[in-house]
Amino acid sequence: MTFTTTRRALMSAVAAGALLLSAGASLAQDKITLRLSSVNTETDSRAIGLIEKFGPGVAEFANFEPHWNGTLFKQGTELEAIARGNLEMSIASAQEFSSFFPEFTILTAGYVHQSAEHQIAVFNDPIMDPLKAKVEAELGVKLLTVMYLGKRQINLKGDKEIKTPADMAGIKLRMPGTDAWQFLGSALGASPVPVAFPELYTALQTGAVDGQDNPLPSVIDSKFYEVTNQVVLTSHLVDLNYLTISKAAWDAMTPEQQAATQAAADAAAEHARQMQLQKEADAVAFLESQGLKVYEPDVAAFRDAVQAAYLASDYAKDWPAGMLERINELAK
Ligand code: KDO
Repeated sequence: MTFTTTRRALMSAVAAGALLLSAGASLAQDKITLRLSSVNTETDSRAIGLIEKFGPGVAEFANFEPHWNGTLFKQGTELEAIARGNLEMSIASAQEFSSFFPEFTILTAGYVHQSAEHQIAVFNDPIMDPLKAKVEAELGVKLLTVMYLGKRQINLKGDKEIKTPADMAGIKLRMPGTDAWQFLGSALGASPVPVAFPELYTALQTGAVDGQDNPLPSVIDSKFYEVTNQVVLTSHLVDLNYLTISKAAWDAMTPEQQAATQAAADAAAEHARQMQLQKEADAVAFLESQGLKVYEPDVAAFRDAVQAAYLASDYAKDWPAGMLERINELAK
């Protein structure tokens, strides 16, 4: 991917957008419109957290307008939409950021994040400051807070028992389209196939793919259990998203509005996190009640294979010195 052209073009768009918006905001006394685009459903924990906590938290000065199921922007195009001033918020992945900033792949690597608490510790650690600053300066996007998506598990059609990555050979495993996601699919031993989240149910139903990976609450919320037969508890990525906001929209706010926006974002993320953790705790029993088999694979074999793949990859060359050590320290 030619970063220079994309980033340079985006940076000039960001500068123009910022000028326009700040002028507009200083003149208009109307409420700020905060459109959010995401591919998750409206019943997903993150949507509920944002609807119940973020919207009301900013209602005095902003109209929060969430667009779920990718109805406003397609998966993976949200950050560019924000950079170009066509969108104000998204629920972004580290993988999507890594398309613009390769150093973000350290936050996408399998078996690095250990828990929801670990995600919060890493997000708030000074080690993240240079990455956050770069995203603000070059993409015009501010990372507001980290949201817990859950432990990604392998979810397959058919009854082949999966114990190690060798058993994944030849399996067409749907992964999100971004390169860093495709790499994770390969590291798991599968043949990764890019499919956008809103099209995933149909891809499973038609057999276009043999399976997918997501946290169990997503398998339930998007009804993937209706078109699959088993889950394999690899827990290969304790996954997260970043709630993002346009830097231009943020800069047009008063300090009080910024403080209220930050507090509302953190409250939404925490509300969603507790819901998602509870859904995760209840998920295996529900999936078994729907007839799915739930297997415990050789997790050590998956962890060793995935970690070796990342450390041997070109991705690791982009990781800031000392960052992996610091992330591991924060897990203790
Ligand atoms: C997915 O497409 O599998 C994924 O889990 C990737 C995440 O980063 C995030 O985009 C998520 O989909 C959506 O929010 C839907 O849950």
